[in-house]
Amino acid sequence: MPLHVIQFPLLVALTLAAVLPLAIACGSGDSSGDDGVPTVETRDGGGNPTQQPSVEGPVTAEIDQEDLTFIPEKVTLKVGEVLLIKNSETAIHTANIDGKNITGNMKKGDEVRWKATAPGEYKVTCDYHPQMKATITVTP
Ligand SMILES: [Cu+2]
Repeated sequence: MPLHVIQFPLLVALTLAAVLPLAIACGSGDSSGDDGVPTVETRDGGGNPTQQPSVEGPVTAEIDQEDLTFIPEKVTLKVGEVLLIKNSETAIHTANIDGKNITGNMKKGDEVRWKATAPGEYKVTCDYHPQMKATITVTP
């Protein structure tokens, strides 16, 4: 058997061995920052965090879900600051940031805190109402 035929599978195996742990580390999908502190916090209708520890940092912007709309449709905050998303109506909503549902189903009175960790522009959508759109701008 020519040498290169033997080497090829070995090369593939070595490449996979090198790449897989990275893919697993990047794809864990948790909502924690690098320091292990959560970057998303959900609250029940009574305003109590449904997880511990909770998101830390000042709430500097707010998006309300009302009249099947995100109000306001544009918010700006700095890295390290926290966005409060709340549902003020009986319709069930979600808040998806760049397509990732971070809230689950939000009932009236539910709140979610989202910590800005990286500069950029983030699109906010709702699973149930395609017309609901907002933009979060995070500055350094
Ligand atoms: Cu909605």
